[in-house]
Amino acid sequence: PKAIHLSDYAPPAWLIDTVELHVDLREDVTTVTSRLAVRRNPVRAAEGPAPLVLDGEAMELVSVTVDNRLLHPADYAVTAESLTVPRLPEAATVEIVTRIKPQENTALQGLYKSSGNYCTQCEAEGFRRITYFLDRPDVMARYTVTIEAEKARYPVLLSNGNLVDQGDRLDGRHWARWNDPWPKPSYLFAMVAGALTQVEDRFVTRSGREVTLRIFVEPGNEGKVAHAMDSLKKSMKWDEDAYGLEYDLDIFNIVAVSDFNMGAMENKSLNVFNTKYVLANPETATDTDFLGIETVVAHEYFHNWTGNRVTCRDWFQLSLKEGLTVFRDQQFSADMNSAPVKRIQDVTRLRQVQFAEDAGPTAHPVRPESYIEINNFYTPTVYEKGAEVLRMYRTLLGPQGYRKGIDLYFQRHDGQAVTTDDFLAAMRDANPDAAVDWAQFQLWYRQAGTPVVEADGAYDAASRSYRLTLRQSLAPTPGQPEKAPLLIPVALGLVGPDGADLPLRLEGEAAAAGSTRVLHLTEASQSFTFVDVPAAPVPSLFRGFSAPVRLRFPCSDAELTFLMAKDSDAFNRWEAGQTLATRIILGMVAERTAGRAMTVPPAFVEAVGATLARAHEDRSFAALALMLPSEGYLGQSMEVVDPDGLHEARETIRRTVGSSLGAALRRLYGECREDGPFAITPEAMGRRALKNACLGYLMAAGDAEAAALCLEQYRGGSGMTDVLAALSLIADSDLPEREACLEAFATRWQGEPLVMDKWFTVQALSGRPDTLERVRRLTGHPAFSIRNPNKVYALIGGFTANQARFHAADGSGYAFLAERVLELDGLNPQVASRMVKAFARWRKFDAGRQAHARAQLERIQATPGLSPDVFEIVERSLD
Ligand code: HT7
Ligand code: ZN
Repeated sequence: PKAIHLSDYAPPAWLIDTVELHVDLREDVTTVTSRLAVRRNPVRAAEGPAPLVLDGEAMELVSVTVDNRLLHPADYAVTAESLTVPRLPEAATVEIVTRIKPQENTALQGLYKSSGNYCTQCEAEGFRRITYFLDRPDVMARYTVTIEAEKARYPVLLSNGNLVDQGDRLDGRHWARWNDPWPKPSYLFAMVAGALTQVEDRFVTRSGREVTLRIFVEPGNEGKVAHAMDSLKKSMKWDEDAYGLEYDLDIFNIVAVSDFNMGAMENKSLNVFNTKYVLANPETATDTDFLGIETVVAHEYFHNWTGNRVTCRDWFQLSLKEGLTVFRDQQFSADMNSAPVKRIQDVTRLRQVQFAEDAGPTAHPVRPESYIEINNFYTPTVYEKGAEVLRMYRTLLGPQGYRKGIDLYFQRHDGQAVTTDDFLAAMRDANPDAAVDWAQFQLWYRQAGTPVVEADGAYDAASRSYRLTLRQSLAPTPGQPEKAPLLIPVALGLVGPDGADLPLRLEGEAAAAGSTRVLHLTEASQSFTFVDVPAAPVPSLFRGFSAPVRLRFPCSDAELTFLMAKDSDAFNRWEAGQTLATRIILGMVAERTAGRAMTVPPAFVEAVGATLARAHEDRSFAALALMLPSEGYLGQSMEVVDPDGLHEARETIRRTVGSSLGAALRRLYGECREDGPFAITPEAMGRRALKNACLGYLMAAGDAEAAALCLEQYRGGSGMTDVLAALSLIADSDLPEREACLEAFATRWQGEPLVMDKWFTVQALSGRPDTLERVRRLTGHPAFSIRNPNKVYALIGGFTANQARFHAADGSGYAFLAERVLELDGLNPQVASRMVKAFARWRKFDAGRQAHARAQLERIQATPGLSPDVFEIVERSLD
């Protein structure tokens, strides 16, 4: 497979103004007739006549007609990936007839069937599997789409825009015609045909447009869409209030499908969603699911402006829409719930997955320079690190400066396909007085890797000054041996001995500026001297996680405990606890390696006790503060990852805390239980999260009382959050009731695929030694299907997240994954490629594990007919 380079970008030689699609859906074959109004792109006029080269794959070409003249096959050329029409006038109408078989499409890209219904997924390059087209985001056209199908089987026929006509045929078939008035790239095309029920609501925009909102689901699921609908209405209102952006059509449709490679897709006015992000009620969905739905519904809705109205020039610019839209959905969820809690959750995910990516062989910049398969670049770096870049714009410019930049961006680029450089230019030009080195800021898009910032502070009592020295470094990443210093916004405060923030006046300044301020770290090493500092402070650095960096600051355990209790910044209170826990766990692993017994410092147990004592102040926050850093994240800090040591150390802490603080944990558990009628409010979710955090520690201690509590919660739990929390602990335990509980759960929920996904994951994540054996067995369970991405992510993805079991020293976990990847690759390369990424960090492990992982990667590499998706990841991993 060939790599595509950003540096090779050229505007398209041809443009397409309108598309008239006719899709005739039949059980044996689907016929697509596409009428394109094409014209030469004036910006390429100087180059003279160029052939029309259309993208197309996995279909049969029936005919090509130009301006109503049927072409002879000798008049055009077809390859496995393209259709070339060499001689055309300046403008022409090209009609192409193709045949496809959606019923055989297991890759779930293009037109495919899910539970008997037809649906599409065109981002990034799926439209070329429906018809020949200039399948690139900088070709924007107006679409009119006619869908024809058997009425009894497919009563609902949907596409983008407005329904303009429909009718019945005499033979039991019917048709519907949709017109989308907004020009759009082909990746935003969508159509659906199926037997679906709808739930309808309405939203009136601030300018008075009444929008009909519909959510389509398989019959029987209509009772599970209320939360998604509510989230949609909240998103529409929030985007008007926070960004001044209003919806631009009279209809907004969402269709939920159970076979979907990702979370959802923002097709213009016809979003297609994975059922996971639509269907929920308290019996079947956890609080995490409810929050996920709120976020994903908002994310796809927000794309209507950031992605659809202003789109990407090419796929290297993917973060233009994804980073910005993730940042917007993070802001929205923070406003709907608790801002610090949301920030902690987002940073936890960023560190867990994006920092890991940045430190491995698939590291790439937010704006990548080359790719083999674009589907491999829907990554945490493009999405989550991209969102951090947006957050930094806002941190540097302030909320008003950021908003000015956003307004200018839409003023300049509405209706265009643009680049991250255009976005940066809008931010810069809207803020001419901002002291920001934009050329340096741009490096966040261009340089891969997570910067390390080392901090050092010294207080001088005589001059009442505090000198903070910051040093930044960025390790080489694949293809980028040399790095330049970045512009890093450092939001900081100085915490005085009583816990109050001290005034922040830098040497040379006339007056102090607030209790948190943003320093610009621009050099490799830079010092900042604060004056009028009355006493030795403890610095609180990177408040709110103001930049995606790893901080190294040699403060004492006592200072961390102090910040845990006193820092006015909630994120840094949490962060101090995480830093302390990380330090202790890594210390325990070192003890174990040296052959000594692992002991938990009493001061740590005391600090956890203090967290419990304050827990009632903010229960959601307390639940997060009680959470130990994950084994995956902890492994990132080790020269050679020791998955067994980490697992044991972490479990030892959990056990010690559980037994030392048993009384306090039980008391808190009891208090949180008294939570009145079931509600999905931040307060109620906080109670449940805290209660389940307590239960986790109590179960780790392994006493009979805890087991009884856990079983009682499992059996009598009102709501999936509590039931699943209890079941996870049971699945991880040696309780004699374990098998019966798991079986009862499967029997109860066998008719609910999304709940069965949880059942698979709970077992895949179990720390028990027989987990792999069980996971193997579960691949043959009737509820499991390797063709369904949710099942694969639940069971196989769940297993690869199980650090101790996936990285078993005998290589058995690796061998299992390789088998599954090869099995998947023939069916769904995109999902196979997401799974194979679990190998990426193999060089971080010991020699024995490395040998096992390498052998499996080489086995995959040597397999004939590998997809470009898997090929690219394996190549990079072995490089
Ligand atoms: N923009 C959407 C991306 C997406 C996708 C990409 C490749 C293959 C399948 C896909 N499904 C959805 C999702 C989003 O970021 O909103
Ligand atoms: Zn998105």
